[in-house]
Amino acid sequence: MADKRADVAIIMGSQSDWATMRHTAETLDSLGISHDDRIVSAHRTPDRLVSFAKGAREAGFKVIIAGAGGAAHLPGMAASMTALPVFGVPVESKALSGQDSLLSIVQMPAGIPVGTLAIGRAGAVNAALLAAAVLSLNDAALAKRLDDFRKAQSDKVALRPSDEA
Ligand code: RP5
Repeated sequence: MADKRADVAIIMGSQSDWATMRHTAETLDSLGISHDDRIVSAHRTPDRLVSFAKGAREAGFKVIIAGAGGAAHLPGMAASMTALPVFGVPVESKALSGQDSLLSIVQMPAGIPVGTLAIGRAGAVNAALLAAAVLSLNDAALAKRLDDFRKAQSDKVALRPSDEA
């Protein structure tokens, strides 16, 4: 769901990150949360990053989810230019399996926070669920949808393991 006044901005460093970040988009869609998805590279399109991050609040975004791989400075740089909540998703890189992405996102110096998620799909999904939790603080209908999501997830877990699964 793309929207001019979307609640969540999903930014990523490259087209190649979309295979991971689409899981964020799909999870937000499943909860009825509007999002705007963009390629914003900290090193290939630095001007785009500055313009996006400095204008994010005025554009109506409430949460930013930033996915990047390798020397992944996108989430931290975005967080340096806006006080909106920023969640970072370390994309699994080819060279170092995302360890590089994780370490370059997670260890922010005190003062500029980035909420860092797990590497890859798990982090992408959980970034959306964290964004939902933040937005649900002021949205009772969304809080209910989030509760329903978690209940449905619990209901899917069998009591006993099966040889067929
Ligand atoms: C980072 O470099 C991107 O976030 C991506 O994960 C990684 C590789 O980018 P490409 O070379 O595939 O464009 O900027």
